[in-house]
Amino acid sequence: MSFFRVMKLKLALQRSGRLASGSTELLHKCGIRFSNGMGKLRTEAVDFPLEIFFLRDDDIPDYVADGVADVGIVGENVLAEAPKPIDAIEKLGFGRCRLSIAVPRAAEYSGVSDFEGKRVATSYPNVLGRYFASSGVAADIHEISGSVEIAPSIGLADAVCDLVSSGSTLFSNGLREVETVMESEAVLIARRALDAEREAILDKLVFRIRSVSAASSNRYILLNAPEGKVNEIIAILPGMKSPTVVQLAEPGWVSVHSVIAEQDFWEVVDNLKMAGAEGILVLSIDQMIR
Ligand code: PRT
Ligand code: ZN
Repeated sequence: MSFFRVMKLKLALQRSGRLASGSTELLHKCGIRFSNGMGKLRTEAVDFPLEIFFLRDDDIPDYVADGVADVGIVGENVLAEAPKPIDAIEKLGFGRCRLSIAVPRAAEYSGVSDFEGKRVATSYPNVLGRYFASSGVAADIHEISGSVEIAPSIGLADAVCDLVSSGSTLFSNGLREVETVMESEAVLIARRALDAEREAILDKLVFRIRSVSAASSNRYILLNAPEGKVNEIIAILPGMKSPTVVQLAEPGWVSVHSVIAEQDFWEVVDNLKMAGAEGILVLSIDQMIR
C-alpha cells in the first residue's frame, strides 16, 4: 500500500439533466471510464487521475470558483448568469440552445425598445439585465425559477426570456421568439491558479477532448483513381498534410487516402466523382491527434 495519495483533478458534472449524458459520453470517448450508478455523488475514474462530483448544474460555477472542484462542465448560459468570474476553456459541442425573449403570439413587436417599462419573466436576471442595459432599455425584470413560459398567460409578465432549443415549448404556450440574447453550448470551465500538477492533468484532458472533437468533425476518405487524374483529385482533397497515394495492383490505377471536414463532405464527393474518382469509401474517425 502506498502512503502517497495520487494527485487528482476534481471535475464537477451535472448529476441528471440535459448535460449529464453528453458529459459522460464525452469522457468515455476520451478513454476515461467511471461508474456513476445508484445516484452516486462522487466517484473516481478508473484509468485517469480524475475525481468526479455529480451536482446541480447551477451550483457548478460556484464550486469551481471556490476551489471545491477544479474544473466543471456547464452550459454557457449558466456560466454567464453566475456572479463570480470563471474561465471557459473549451467549447464541447453539445447542449446547444439559445436564451431568447418571447412575446405572446398575437402581440405586435417592432424591436427591443418595445420592452421599455414592460415586465419580463426569466431565470436569467443577470444576463437579461446586461442585455437590456446594453440596448439602453429600462425593462422590469421578474426573476422566477421555473415554468417561465406560463408567466404571460397567468398575467405575471408581458414577455419571457428563457432557453429554447426546438421552440416547441414556446409554441405550445402561445409565445413567439423575437430576440436572441445569447447562444449557448456546454463548456469546460476551470478555476484560476491551478497548481502545476493539476494543470498538467487538465492539459491531458483538454488534449483528449480536442482529439475527440476533431475526429467527430472529420471523415477519412479512400478512393480509386486513374493515375492521370491524381493531380486534379489531390487538388480537391486538402488532407492533414497531403493525401497518401498508393499504387493499386491494376496497372495505371492508384488509391488515394485523406481526411476531409464533415461539413464539406458532399461537395468534395461530388467534385471527386466529376474528376474521375471511383469506389469512394468514407469512414468515421475515432481519435484525431494533431
Ligand atoms: O437539476 P439541474 O439544476 O442540474 O438541471 P436544470 O433543470 O437546471 O437544467 P437542464 O438539465 O434542463 O438543462 C441543463 C442545460 O442544458 C442548460 O443550462 C442549457 O445549457 C442546456 N439546454 C439545452 C437546455 C435546453 N437545451 C432546453 N431546451 N436547457 C433547458 N431547456 C429547456 C428550456 O428551459 C425550456 O423549458 O427546454 C425547454 C425548451 O425546449 P424546446 O425544445 O421546447 O425549445
Ligand atoms: Zn439547474
